[in-house]
Amino acid sequence: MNTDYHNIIVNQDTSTCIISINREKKLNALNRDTLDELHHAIIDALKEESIRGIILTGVGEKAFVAGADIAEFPAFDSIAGKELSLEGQSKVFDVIHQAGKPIIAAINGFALGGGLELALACHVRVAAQNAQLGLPEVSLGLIPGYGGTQRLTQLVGRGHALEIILTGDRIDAEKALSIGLVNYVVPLSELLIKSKNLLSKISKNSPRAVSAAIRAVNASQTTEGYEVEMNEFANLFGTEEFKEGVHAFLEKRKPNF
Ligand code: CO8
Repeated sequence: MNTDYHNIIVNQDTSTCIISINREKKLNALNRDTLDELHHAIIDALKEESIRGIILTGVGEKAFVAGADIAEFPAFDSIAGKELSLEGQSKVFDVIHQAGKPIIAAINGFALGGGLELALACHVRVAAQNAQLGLPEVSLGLIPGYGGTQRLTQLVGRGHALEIILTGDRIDAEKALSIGLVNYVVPLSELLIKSKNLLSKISKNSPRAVSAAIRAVNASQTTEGYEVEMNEFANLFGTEEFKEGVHAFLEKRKPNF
C-alpha cells in the first residue's frame, strides 16, 4: 500500500485501514490535493485483500474535517465549482458511498460542510463527545455540493435536514445521535476503539454478503431498490461463503470466512 502522502496518514491495523486527514492547522479542511490523496488511499484499501474495513478520521482533537478548503474558493466561478463538485463526488464521496467494504467515519470534533458530507458518505458514523456537526454553506452563499442535501435528507428526514441546511447551525454529538445522524457517541479517547470494534464485528461476517448488503441498502434510495435486493440476495446463494455460513451454523461452529 502506498503511504507516501502529504495531507493524509494511512495505517493498517490488522484488517482495518485507518485513513487520517492530516491538515491539523487548517482543521483538516479538504483542499484539492487532500481529495486526490483520499481517492488513491481509499481505492488502494478497497483493492487490498487483507483489509476488511476502513476508518476515516482527522488528525488532532479539534476537527474531523472543517469543510472544503475555503481558501480555494475565491478562484472559482460556476464552471469551476461544478467541476470541483463533480470531481469530488466521483473520486471520493461516491467511491465511499458505494464501497464494497464498510467505511466508518470516526468524528473527532468539527465535521462541517464538506467534512460532514464526507461523514455522511460513510456507512456508519461514530462521534466523539466533542463533535460539532453542521452544513454552514448557506452562510457562505453556497449549498452543500458533495451530496449533503441528498444524504442528510435520506439519513435524518426532510424536516431535520432542512433545519440543519437552512440555519447552517452546528449541532452537538448528543443532538446528532437523537436524530440518527450518528450511530454512537463515545468519549474522544474511545473513538477509534469503538470504530475498530464495529469493523471487527462486521469482519466476522461474509465479505461478499457485506458488499451485497451495502449495494442493496444503497439501492433503497433508487426506485429499483427492491429488484437490486432480490438479485443480490439470489446471487449470494451461489457463493462458497454462503455454503460455509450455513454449514457452520448447522455444525454448531463459527464460520471461517
Ligand atoms: N477552509 C479553510 N481553512 C479553514 C477552514 C476551511 N473550511 N476551517 C478552518 N480553517 C482554518 C482557519 O482559517 C484557520 O487558519 P489560520 O490559522 O491560518 O487563520 C485555522 O483553520 C483554524 O481555524 P479557526 O482559527 O477559525 O478556529 P476556531 O476554533 O476559531 O473556529 C471553526 C473553528 C468554527 C470550525 C471555524 O474555523 C470555521 O467556521 N471554519 C469554516 C467552517 C465552514 O464554513 N465549513 C464549510 C466550508 S464550505 C464547504 O465545505 C462546501 C462543501 C461543498 C463544496 C463543493 C465543491 C465546490
